[in-house]
Amino acid sequence: MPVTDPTPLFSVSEEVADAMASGHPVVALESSGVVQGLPYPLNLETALGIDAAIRANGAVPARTAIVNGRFAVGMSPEQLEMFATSPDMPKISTRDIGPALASGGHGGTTVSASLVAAGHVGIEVFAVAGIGGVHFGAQQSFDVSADLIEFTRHRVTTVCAGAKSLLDPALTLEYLETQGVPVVGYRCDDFPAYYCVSSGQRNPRRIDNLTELAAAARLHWQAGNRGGFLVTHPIAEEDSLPSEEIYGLIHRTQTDAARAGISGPAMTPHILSKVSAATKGRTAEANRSVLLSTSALAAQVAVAMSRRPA
Ligand code: PSU
Ligand code: MN
Repeated sequence: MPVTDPTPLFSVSEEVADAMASGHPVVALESSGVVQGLPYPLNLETALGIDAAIRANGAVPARTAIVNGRFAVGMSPEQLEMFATSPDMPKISTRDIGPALASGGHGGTTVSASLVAAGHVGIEVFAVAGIGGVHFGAQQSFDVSADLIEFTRHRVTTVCAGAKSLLDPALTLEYLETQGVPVVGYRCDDFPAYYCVSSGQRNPRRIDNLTELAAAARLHWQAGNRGGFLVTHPIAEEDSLPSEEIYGLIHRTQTDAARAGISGPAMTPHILSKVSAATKGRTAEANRSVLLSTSALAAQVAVAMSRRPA
């Protein structure tokens, strides 16, 4: 076998490549949420809903994944269906990329791995409902998501509804501050928490119009910064879940999980599925709502960023 495989590592779909070549807005997406997130067929329906929301708001979706040992940017409907029906497919974070590509297999990319792909091919906007962050108890466990490290490495604006509700919002914001990653609330004061409108923390800044938001990201980079830019916007109030209930449930679940020896990449999917079971599907509805609203806003941000300043 040759030492360097001649097959290109990145397989950018025709639609995404055409959009990028013509300056049309593109929004990158993860695929771990499809594999490790919701059950089939809800995961597939939601992924298709996300794509539709992005298109309806004027951008092209570019879901990333590892498929047959290549980094796909823009998945085909067949690939998406395969991922949605393969819950045992591995979760690929930054550290897993090289080994997963070398294995020739498949994998669902987390935020961290998706940002590596978006940064590599030059997609400037990424959408995810809840970023990874600093876990509760990280002072002991050291459990800090690789998502945060990748926010320091790529010129990508991530649009999200804050950090996943199972994360410590104050420590997550501390980390982002230390690393110089801007966190800007779009039309909101509070740093959201995925299922919940507020995490109890405030966004360090707030901007109320898309033109200024796009300019803020551009100028962050023009000033010489190399890392990402975070935009937060919460789930719709009517679809949100009460934060006392969710945080109580998460703390109990996490204590049980730690006692049972669950750690590492298994922690996030474990807690999310336990919370989902305990809330009898209310989290699934909240999930859907926040995934769609975040994707729609990400497309609007991508459109604003694709307009050159006057
Ligand atoms: N959704 C899930 N389970 C997951 C993820 C999403 O239901 O595991 C992925 C996301 O892609 C996110 C990552 O980037 O988990 C964060 O995991 P960790 O805390 O292990 O870094
Ligand atoms: Mn972790």
